Amino acid sequence: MMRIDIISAVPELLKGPLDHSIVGRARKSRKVEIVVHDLRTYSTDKHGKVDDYPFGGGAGLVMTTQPVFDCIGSLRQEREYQAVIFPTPDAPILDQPTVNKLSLHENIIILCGHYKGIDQRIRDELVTLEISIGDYVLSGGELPAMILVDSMVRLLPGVLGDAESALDDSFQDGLLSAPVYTRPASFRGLGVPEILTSGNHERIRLWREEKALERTREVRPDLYRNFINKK
Ligand code: 6GU
Repeated sequence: MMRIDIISAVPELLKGPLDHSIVGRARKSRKVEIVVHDLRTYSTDKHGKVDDYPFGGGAGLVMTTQPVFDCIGSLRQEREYQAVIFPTPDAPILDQPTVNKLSLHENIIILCGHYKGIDQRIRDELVTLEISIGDYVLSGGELPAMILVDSMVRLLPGVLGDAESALDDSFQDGLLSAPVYTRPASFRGLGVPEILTSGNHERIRLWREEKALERTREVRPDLYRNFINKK
């Protein structure tokens, strides 16, 4: 079973997303083990301090070395980790191929930092992979960590049913999804594309392929070009 250790100074932020829906169910049915560690409990400071003023001045506090080195050190005594991941806006943007690879690991650590950053020595000595979730700024790494966890956990064996199979996802083939509809077939005068109710599975497959290409070309020309060039 995959094990994910998440280190955070604000562990309350992680509760909801880990306890419900797909990730919550995956944990309950033991498809994944997720353990949250409160960084403050590793601080040797009497007030549980985990950050300090930056050398050289500037706004904001920087996460200090001691609690993080001690926390990761004690985890490493228990098992081997294939990755120590640090979500941060100054990193390559997370994509599906990276998620696919990470989901194959046995044990990983995710270290959540503050927006103003963590002491560079932590990144140099402990972190093995840095990821951003997009070009905008968040106040901490906790929400990005939840996004990373969700994206990995849904790929683990037995987590999604056949009906929701991850192989069908938008992005697994580098394209966005075709539009979907459900009952009723007519709602306030709005119908659904006739082909979807035709029962002709080959024509439906071709229609979805065409719509996926169309949609990708319109809203994500970068993905579209990539897809066409790779074919
Ligand atoms: Cl991973 N962290 C923070 N704080 N902000 C972000 C981000 C990560 N990705 C995009 N913005």
